[in-house]
Amino acid sequence: MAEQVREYLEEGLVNIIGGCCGTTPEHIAAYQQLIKIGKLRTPVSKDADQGTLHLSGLEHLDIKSDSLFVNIGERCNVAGSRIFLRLINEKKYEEALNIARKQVEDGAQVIDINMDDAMLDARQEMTTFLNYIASEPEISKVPIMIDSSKWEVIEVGLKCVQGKCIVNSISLKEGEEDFIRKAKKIRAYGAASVVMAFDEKGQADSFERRTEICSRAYRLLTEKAGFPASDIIFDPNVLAIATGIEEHNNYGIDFIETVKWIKANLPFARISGGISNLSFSFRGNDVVREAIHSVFLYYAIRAGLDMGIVNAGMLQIYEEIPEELLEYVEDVVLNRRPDATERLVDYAEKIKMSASESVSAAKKVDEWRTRELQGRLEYALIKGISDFLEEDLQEALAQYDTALDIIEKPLMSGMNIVGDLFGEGKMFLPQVVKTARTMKKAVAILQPYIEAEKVPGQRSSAGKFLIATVKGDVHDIGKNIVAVVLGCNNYEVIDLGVMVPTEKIIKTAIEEKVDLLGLSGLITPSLEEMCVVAAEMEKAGLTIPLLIGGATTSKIHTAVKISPNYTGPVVYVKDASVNTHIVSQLMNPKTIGSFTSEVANEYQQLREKQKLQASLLTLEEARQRKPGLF
Ligand code: THG
Repeated sequence: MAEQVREYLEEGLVNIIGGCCGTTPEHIAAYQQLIKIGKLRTPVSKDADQGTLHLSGLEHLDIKSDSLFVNIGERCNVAGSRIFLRLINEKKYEEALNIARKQVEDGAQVIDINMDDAMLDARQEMTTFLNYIASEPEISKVPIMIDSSKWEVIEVGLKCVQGKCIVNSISLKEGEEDFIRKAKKIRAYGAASVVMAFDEKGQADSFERRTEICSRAYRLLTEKAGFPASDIIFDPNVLAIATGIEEHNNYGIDFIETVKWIKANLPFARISGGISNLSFSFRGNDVVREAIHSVFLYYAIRAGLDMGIVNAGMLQIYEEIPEELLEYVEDVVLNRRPDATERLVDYAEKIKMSASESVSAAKKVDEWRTRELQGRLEYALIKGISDFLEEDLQEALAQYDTALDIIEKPLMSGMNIVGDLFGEGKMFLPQVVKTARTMKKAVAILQPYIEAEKVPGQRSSAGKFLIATVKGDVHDIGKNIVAVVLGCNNYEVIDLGVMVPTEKIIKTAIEEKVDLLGLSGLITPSLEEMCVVAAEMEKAGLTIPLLIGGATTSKIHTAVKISPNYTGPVVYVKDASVNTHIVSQLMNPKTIGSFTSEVANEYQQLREKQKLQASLLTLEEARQRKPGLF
């Protein structure tokens, strides 16, 4: 044994020598001779090491300033993968582990784990899954990124992982005190942390806001929380581009500029981002999504991006993107021309079609003009073509009883088709927004006729809609899209912004006498907040419909957890494309009754089903109740 230790000593690897069960005082005595070699290990000096981010699973991972880009696997996320969610829901952990293993095989150097789903016990699932991972060396060799918007979930995760993991994430959204407290806790657990560019005002979406928040967080962490700069990983918010909304066009560039700024101004801090967020508008078209990711990474990595949460098995090589696609995608990512989104959407449609279909598509250009009026109006809406609206609507005015009828019948039917196509993945978000703009033009053409038909005292908007992102949540891109689409459909929209306290929502709803209230949220704690708002609406005696939307919301959660708090109608809205249809049914005295009772029935059934599942006995209990035959 002493001979073996001698080798370590000669290589200068040893600080302390000791024994274990089986070593006797004689063994230890034999070491005495070796000490004379005298080559004690000198730890790397703090200065030389300063820039390095040390992480570890079973194996260590050092990220130095000149390291290559680090892939963080995104697939073990119940909010980001339908398959993973299903496996966790069905408690098929072995299969869920396969997803983790596949990512490591595909090159993920860190894996992100996220169990934030309203219908799951996220703390329990995080613990269970991390423990499973620990016993799989092929997976646990890489460091873990514990991803949750709930601090309690992060903390149980920190208690499970060995090695040095990454917390995803903390931010200044709840103020400095809370931020420093959490940072100190993370230090105590020995982890590094992602810091999102959020503050008390919300999510940073411009270069100025991003850099302002990151530098403030950097100062607080290094000066007040004792956090080494190299353990800070900034996430300056990768937000969806090509949504059809102009303000979003520069999001990619602003992120890249922020990366450069952080590299130049906040020494040793690392930078990461959720890359797949960028291409949300092209859900359903993986060819385009992958190209967007590769182009973005190509520029962001050159600007200094150190790591990114990605789909490790689905990264396309920049050089291999077909030339034409590359040009369209770069136009969008780098915001090189105002019509970039539109051109990419057209191209995306083209690559989905086979060659023969595209010939017939060319013929279709004129064919649709020969259709019946209703067919023409629908087509114009679906394609977002406003060139013929004037003449078609004049024709419609002669055919329909009132101008309002034209909105409610052919135009709304076009909007419904849009909703269906979007739901089936056949249309993309920018097209939905374009459709809404065409609707806006149609409404504007019809407006003077609606005014003229108006009974005195009747108002000119289709209804008053109050919309807000609930307390604790800074995300508002989906909410803003819904507001734009409703505005285009002649609704008066009052937008209270993000992180809106319940009291303010209720007070505004009452004071402004709104017809409908829409709540939005992206993170799971928002779901609990929505239950609170519903209960407060009940207390305040409100009866207006409550609409629920946002990434983590779901029909089952709305039915089981939110709806029981409020006697008025509560409706889950899957996305912006179906919202208008739902709202128009709720605003029409002829349809509101049947629509709300249909929804109420459906939700009642969901609740009963859920109750039945919850009342099933565990295997243990069932065994205890076995008949006493044996
Ligand atoms: N920053 C930080 N953490 C993050 C994000 C971020 N964590 C979550 C998310 N954003 C990054 N992870 C994902 C995971 C999946 C997808 C996007 C981001 C995704 N999923 C497909 C979709 O929704 O279309 C999944 C389809 C399926 O398989 O079901 O795009 O920004 N710090």
